[in-house]
Amino acid sequence: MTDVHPDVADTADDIATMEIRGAATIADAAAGALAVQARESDADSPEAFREDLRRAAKTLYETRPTAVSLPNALRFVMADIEGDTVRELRETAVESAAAFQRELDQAQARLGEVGANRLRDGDVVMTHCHSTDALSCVKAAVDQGKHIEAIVKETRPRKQGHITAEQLRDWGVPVTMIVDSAARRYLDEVDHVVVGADSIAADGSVINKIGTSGLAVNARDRGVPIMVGAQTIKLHPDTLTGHTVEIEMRDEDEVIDDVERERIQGDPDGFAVENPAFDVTPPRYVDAIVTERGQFPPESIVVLMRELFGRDTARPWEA
Ligand code: RUB
Repeated sequence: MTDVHPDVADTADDIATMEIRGAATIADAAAGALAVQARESDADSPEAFREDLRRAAKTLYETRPTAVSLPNALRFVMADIEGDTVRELRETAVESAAAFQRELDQAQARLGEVGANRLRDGDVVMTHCHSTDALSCVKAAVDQGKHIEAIVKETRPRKQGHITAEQLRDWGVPVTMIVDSAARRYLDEVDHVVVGADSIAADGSVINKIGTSGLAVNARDRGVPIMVGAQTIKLHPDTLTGHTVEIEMRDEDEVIDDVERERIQGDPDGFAVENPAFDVTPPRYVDAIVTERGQFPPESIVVLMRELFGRDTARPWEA
């Protein structure tokens, strides 16, 4: 048995350590890595080639559990690999990965147009974490000539809000950065909360960066609509058959460093740190899920999920 291609191992490592992060970006990178494995595989039989790709897919799959775009990307790319020879398999694999990556880009642009229609000239949005899907809605609104301002939540522990702030600033959107716990205070100045999704469950629950659900509850209390920008690659087909979405628990080092731990933890047994990366926002707190297929009330997303995924939850990374 050969190892996966070094680029696949590097991509898997980058996803695990969050050098590559955000659901759509992870999906794009996974498809790209499969293409490299396909191009560079020295398999001398169709069976060996398929086994090479399966192992690459498994390596990628095992990096982060919550972003369903990752297994969905692997499913989409591997479903279109066909042929009786290594050459045919290789060509269809490379083309399938490229087609998937093209569709990912187009879907984001399309959902941005839909989300932008919800935003009016002069609106203030509040963001959480860094979501390319959510930001595509703001970008499209700016491109339509609307003046949009943003209140950007820092998003502890990894502060992905800083990426959002920089991106928005580069697009000419005036940004005010706040710490997470200041969100409620600023909601009175906000017209829309705009967030992304790592996964969307069949009941319309939105799984996104930890803190999204608290923000949504506060926004509902203040009467501020909550829009979720999410390509259909974020729909979690396993939830059609009763499975729940696994929430990733990350290392406590992201919350507390060694020096701090040393200082505070006189009694290590009496001091625990937990670091869940995502949480679940129930559908009743979400006004609209904006996809490349239009906008949906969260409770109706199951219809789209059935149409796109049926009951097909193939796991091509398994032996
Ligand atoms: C990122 C996050 C993003 C979603 C959607 O978490 O929660 O909101 O992944 O992102 P992390 P996108 O930083 O832990 O990956 O819209 O870009 O797919």
